[in-house]
Amino acid sequence: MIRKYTFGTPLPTDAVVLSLPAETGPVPFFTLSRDGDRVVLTRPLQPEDCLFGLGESVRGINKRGFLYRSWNNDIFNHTESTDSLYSSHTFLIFFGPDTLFGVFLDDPGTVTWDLGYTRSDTAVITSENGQLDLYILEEDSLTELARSFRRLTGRSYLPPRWAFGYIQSRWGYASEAEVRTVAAEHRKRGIPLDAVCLDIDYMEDFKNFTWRKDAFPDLTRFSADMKQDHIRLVPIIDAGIKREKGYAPYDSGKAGGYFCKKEDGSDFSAAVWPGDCCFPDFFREDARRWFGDLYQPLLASGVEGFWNDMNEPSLFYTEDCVAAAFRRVEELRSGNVDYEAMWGLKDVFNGIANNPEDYRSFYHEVNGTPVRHDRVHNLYGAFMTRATADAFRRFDPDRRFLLFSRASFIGAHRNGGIWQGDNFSWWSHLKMALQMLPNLNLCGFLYSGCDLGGFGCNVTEDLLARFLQLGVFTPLMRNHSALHTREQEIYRFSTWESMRDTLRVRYALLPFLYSEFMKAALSGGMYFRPLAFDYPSDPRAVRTEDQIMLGEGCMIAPVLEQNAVGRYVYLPEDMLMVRFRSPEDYDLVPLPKGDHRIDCSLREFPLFLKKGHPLLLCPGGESTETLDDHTFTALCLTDRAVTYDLYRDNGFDPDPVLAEHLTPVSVPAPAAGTSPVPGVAISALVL
Ligand code: MIG
Repeated sequence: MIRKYTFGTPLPTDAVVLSLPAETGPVPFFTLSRDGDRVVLTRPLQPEDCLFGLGESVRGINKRGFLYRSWNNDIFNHTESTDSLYSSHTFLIFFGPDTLFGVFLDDPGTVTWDLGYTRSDTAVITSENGQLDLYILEEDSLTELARSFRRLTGRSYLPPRWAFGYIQSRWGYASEAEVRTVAAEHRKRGIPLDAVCLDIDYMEDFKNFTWRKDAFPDLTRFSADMKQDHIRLVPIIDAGIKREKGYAPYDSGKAGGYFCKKEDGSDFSAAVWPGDCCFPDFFREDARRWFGDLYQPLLASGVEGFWNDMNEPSLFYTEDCVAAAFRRVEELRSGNVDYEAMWGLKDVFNGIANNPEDYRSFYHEVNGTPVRHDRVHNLYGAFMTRATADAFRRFDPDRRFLLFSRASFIGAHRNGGIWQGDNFSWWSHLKMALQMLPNLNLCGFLYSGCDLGGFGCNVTEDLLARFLQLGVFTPLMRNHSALHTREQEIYRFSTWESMRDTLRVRYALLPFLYSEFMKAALSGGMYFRPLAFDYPSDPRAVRTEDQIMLGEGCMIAPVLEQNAVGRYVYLPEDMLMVRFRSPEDYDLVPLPKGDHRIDCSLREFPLFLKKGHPLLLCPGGESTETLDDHTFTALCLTDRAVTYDLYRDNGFDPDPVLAEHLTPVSVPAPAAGTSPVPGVAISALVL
């Protein structure tokens, strides 16, 4: 059951696809109060209550005990103290012995979530705008709550099948030759690869929709050559358009009046990578269409995927902010400077980027009326994604394209995936990525993953290996790193062969993982889940913070610490451990419910299977296009025959009907005395 409550006159956010009448009675579960414009929802928390949701945010799977703020923020150096990341996902489930409901604030402005921070026994959710649709969801289980939220907000984005392949990326690939070398180094060593990202280096002066003719002379030919080798190019597009007469996207944007305006009606501008930029007003339909059409030449040259960046929007500086900072310098120059003044000055300069004042200084046009940016800030990236996805649909309605964005809001999950932002090459960020994934799924973002190896800082070889072992299971599997950091391609490292084998496991599992993903996406389910969803009455499972469920019957528990050669794993039921070294080399160990110490040397990683749920391994391959998805080895802990419905399609059908793509796979019962592992069916299948 979903109930809607409307406060003030909310602006359209495109977050919801179900239109419901607003209730008139009191909001259940919360005490409602007003504080100026603010709408404040307060609820006591019982000691056992757990909170799931908030998608992209720091800290645990259970969000209890911290203060979060929904405000899309380009925050390169985030830590566990960071209250806002790049995306805002304003859905939260309250779950406890006597508690089960979800709350969604369809509010694109600042929302704060004091989840037992100020008082450990109280949750306080505050909408700063006070103009919003509030939804209260009630179902009988966590799983049903997640489904109900998806019914409300619509089907998750479906990437093409090739997007489940390994993607190599790095800020700094500066020429076609360099990208070809990276691809060749993978192919030469049998390291699987499906795509290479092009970062801002491919552009002329970082201008969107241009490319450097000296370094990338012929994109059509380049992309065609790479596709011959089953590798796709995935260029980046940023939100800002360089303000420069004679640059076609600026000229056409200016002519159409498509840029965000200041109060006096002039175009708002701020510096980002290309220098002074204007910002498309993605809130306008005509501006979205104009911007989306700018992708067409790149699509026409054979590109089938993009990543949208800097769309919080990130602002390096505005002239106003810089002028104010220099004024402060001048003030100090004439007087005595003490430490407080000096530190204050540092803060002034550090506060120039993404300054709140700047976000209050420009406007969007919503149904002909100007709306100040900060009131709808969290929608900017979502509406950029919408513009891009709509353009793909116009360009070729019969195909799925790859699209992932940095900033997003609920609703954007229908149009694209997201990556988990600029992480660092830190062990703590490996754990953070794992903990974020189930909450992203809960909010609809199934196609996602982190920068494997870490974006900032210098990776270590063992950290990359462990990141890749998580990446085997994330729908978006991309190795990405920042300019000037240590080179992070697998082949740079002495143990590249075992990392290659990790990737080969991904490709052997790919038809199965794709099947699990598509079944979840098409049925409104979750690909990754907190353990609580499967074992709601097992307090140990409910409180597990470093293991997550995958698909119908799997659980993952990656090693998350440096120099650890194993870890403790809690099994909420009897399970089969598959400990991989390669697709051909793995251990099968049936384990009883309970606590286990699992040994995992640097090249080993486990997957756990529930009883009666088979795992399908294909022979693998170096690209998704050359995979054999007809020949499988099925592994299953069972004492009887079981059936699995394998989802297969052509990999690009935009609107597949689930039932039409399922092949029932029968796994026979383990023949007594013949299986090398008692109780485990191991069967060769040709489908
Ligand atoms: O200000 O395009 O998150 O993935 O490599 C940095 C350069 C801009 C931020 C993205 C990152 C990308 C980088 N970008």
